[in-house]
Amino acid sequence: MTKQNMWVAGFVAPLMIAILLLCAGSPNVMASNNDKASAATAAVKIDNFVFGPQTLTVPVGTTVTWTNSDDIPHTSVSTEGVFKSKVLDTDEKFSYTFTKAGTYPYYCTIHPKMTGTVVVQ
Ligand SMILES: [Cu+2]
Repeated sequence: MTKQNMWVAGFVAPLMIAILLLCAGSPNVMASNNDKASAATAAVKIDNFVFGPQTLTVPVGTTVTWTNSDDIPHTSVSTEGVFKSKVLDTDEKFSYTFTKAGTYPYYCTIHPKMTGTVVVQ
């Protein structure tokens, strides 16, 4: 390697690293933009002792809102303790934002036969 080549290498290498860092940084910016764009919401309606839809599939970051459309109080409680609503009277709502992918079974603690699942992907 000539002296000049070594100088170029010494100059170019840090420049390449700087460019790589810039490139590595931009997907993060895009990801946070995507997060904002995908501030998605989804709804589960509790009607006639049924969670509808029974299985709801949503992207990560989705806020799911349960609404009790029954004349009877219900709850929405994660089987694995991830979320827990208070007792929802008629037309009351409960929301939870799913930040991790996974399968989240839940049920109504007042009527344990009422079950549903949120699939986050
Ligand atoms: Cu219930």
